[in-house]
Amino acid sequence: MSDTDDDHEQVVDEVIETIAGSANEIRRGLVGRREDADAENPSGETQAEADVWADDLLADRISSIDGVCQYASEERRETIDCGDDDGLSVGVDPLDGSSNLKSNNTMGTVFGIYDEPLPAPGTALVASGWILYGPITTMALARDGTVKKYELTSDDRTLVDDDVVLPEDPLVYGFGGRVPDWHADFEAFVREVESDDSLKLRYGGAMIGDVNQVLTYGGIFAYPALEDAPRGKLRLQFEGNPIAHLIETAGGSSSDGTRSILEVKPDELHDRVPLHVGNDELIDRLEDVLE
Ligand code: FBP
Ligand code: AFP
Repeated sequence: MSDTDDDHEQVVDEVIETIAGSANEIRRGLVGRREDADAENPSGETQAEADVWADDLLADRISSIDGVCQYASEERRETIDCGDDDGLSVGVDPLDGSSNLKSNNTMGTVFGIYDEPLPAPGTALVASGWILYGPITTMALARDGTVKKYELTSDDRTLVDDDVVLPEDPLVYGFGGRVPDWHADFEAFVREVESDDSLKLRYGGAMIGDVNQVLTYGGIFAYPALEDAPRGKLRLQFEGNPIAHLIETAGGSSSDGTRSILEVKPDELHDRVPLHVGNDELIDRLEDVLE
C-alpha cells in the first residue's frame, strides 16, 4: 500500500468515526426541530429545521478533518472546499426521509466517501454507508468489498454483522412516487412483482428504512422515473451512488433502468437518478421490462 493509500485509509476511518459518533447526537437533536424551516434545498424541496441543523453539524465536523477536500450535501447548493486538493470528498444526505419527522417514523443519514472531486461517478466511491434511526441506531458500512453492520450507542460502536449479504430469496418490495405518475412499463413490472406469492409490500416513506429492509430480507426498492420527472426524485451523489455501492457490495444490483447506477456519469452536483436496488434476479427482470 502506498503512503497516499495509507493516508486515505486513515481519512476514511476518521470520516466514518465522525459520522457514527455524531449519530446519536443528531437523533437527540431532532427533538424541537420537527417543523419546516423557511427555506428550500437546491432541489426545490422545503427543508425541515432538522435538515438544516444536521447539515451544519456534519459540515463543520467533516470539513475540518485533515485529508478531506470537499464536503457536499443535498441541503446546500455548493460544495465546501476545504483546501487539501489530494484529499477525499464526502457527499451526505444529512436526514434522508425527513418528511417522516412529522409522523415520527424512521429516517436515516446517508454518506459516500469519494476519491474524486464531486460531482463524481459511483465508481469513485471508496466507502459508503447509512445510519438508520430505527428503534435502535444502526450503521451499515460498505468498504473494501464487504458490508458490515454496527449498533451505535452514544459511547460505542458495536459490530453485529461482519459480512452482510443480501438474502438469496427475496421477500419485500417498496416503490416510491404516485402510481398515476409511473411510466406504463414500470407499472407493468410492479404488477408482476405484486403477483409473486413470495413477495410482500413494505413501504415506509424513507428510502433508508425501505432499503434497509431489502438488505435484511432481500427484495427490491425503487424510486423510479416519473411522467413529469424523468430522472425520478433521489439525488445521484447523496443517495443513488452510496445506496447502489452498498447494495452491490452486499451482493445485490442497482439500476437506473438500463445500467448500474455506479456507471452513471454526473453532469451536476444535484443531479437526480431513477433508483432501483435489490436482488439480481429482480433488477434483471426490471431491466428486461423497461427495455
Ligand atoms: P429527502 O432526502 O428530502 O427526505 O427525500 C428522500 C425521500 O424522503 C426518500 O427517503 C423517500 O424514498 C422518498 O423521498 C419519498 O418521497 P415521496 O414523499 O415522494 O414518496
Ligand atoms: P407485530 O405486532 O407482530 O410487530 O405485528 C404488527 C406489524 O408489524 C405492524 O406494525 C405492521 O403494519 C404489520 O405487522 C406488518 O405485517 P406484514 O409483515 O404482514 O407486512
